[in-house]
Amino acid sequence: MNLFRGLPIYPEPASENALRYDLLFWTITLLSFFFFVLVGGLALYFVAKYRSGSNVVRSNPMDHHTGLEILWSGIPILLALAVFAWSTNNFVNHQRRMPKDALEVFVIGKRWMWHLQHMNGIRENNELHVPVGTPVKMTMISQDVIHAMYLPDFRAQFHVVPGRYTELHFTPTKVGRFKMLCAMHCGTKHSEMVGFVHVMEKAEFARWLENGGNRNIPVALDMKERGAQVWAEKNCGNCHGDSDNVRGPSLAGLMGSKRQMTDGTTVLADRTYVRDSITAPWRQITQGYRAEMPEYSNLTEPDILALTAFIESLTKPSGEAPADALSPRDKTRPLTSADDNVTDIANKYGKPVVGQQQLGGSRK
Ligand code: HEC
Ligand SMILES: [Cu+2]
Repeated sequence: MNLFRGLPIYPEPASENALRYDLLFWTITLLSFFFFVLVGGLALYFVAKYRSGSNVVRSNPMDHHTGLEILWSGIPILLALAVFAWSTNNFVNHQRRMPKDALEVFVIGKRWMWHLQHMNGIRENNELHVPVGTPVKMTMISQDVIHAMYLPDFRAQFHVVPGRYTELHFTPTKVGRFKMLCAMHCGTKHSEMVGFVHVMEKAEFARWLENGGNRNIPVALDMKERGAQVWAEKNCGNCHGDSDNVRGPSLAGLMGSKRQMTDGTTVLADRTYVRDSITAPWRQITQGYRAEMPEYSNLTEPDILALTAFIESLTKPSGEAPADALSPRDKTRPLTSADDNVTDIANKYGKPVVGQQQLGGSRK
């Protein structure tokens, strides 16, 4: 299939998905080539045939032929629609088939480098180590402008945008070193935004992970631990407890659930929703609450990702009688001026507001 074996413009396929894309790529290329030859050939032929001075009949030139027009518009349209349907199907199927058991890697694009982070806390710059034969899922965000994660050997590419998480997945099939590029012109050093994916044997990768990425510095915290740390530093636990209370909704079991907003809409609590809830809480207000959450717009992307990983790990406590002493918010009660000062309410219920981490028990 690979006509350009060995040439860097057409790398050997190295992921499970690559062949499906190659088939489409070659079909489009061959179609284009076929029409190039057909149209170019006919044009040359007629140029030669009707050149000035040639001995051909020029009387009564044909200026219209409906059948021919329908044919040369209709066939290309049908072919183009078929290619459109095929590629859309490829794309949608691939995006939908986000593997559940994938190795999760977080990617932060910034001018001009790739910053990668593994679930266990190992961080890499412009390098990613993954095991062969294992699905890898990238959750990506940009810290500045729009970038695009491009892994040509894996035939994988997706935009990396600020303010929103995008996802990309691939299953490497070959051990080796593969290019990691940025496919979006993102500034002067865009072309230097180059890294490598190191695909390793599974056992070798396990060793690599154990050694903290073969670095001399030990891995300090995994993502959940770092998230718990930020949670404590920012006192999120002052308002978010094991169950809903007057100061804020519980975040236990939040991830992946449907949330009711005050404006009547229902939203799916995915990573982007959680990120928005932290960086711009006023945008969407959870039913039964008011815009009382402070805006945390100066958190770094890695810290937001860590917080999200921590929130994801909060599950609903089983059994009744939540440890939280605050009375649950009666969502049918209209808000009164007494609700204006959360500290007042907290004092009324006799719970200290500062320096308490109510979700401490959920930490691993
Ligand atoms: C002063 C109290 C307060 C603090 C501190 C606070 N929050 Fe909130 N938070 C709220 C309230 C009230 C809401 C519900 C209103 C809204 O949606 O903005 C909320 C909503 C949320 C939601 C959306 C939950 C849902 O029900 O859909 C997330 C996620 C969240 N907060 C995370 C955090 C994190 C992370 C921190 C710490 C960095 C934090 N909050 C600090 C009061 C607080
Ligand atoms: Cu870029």
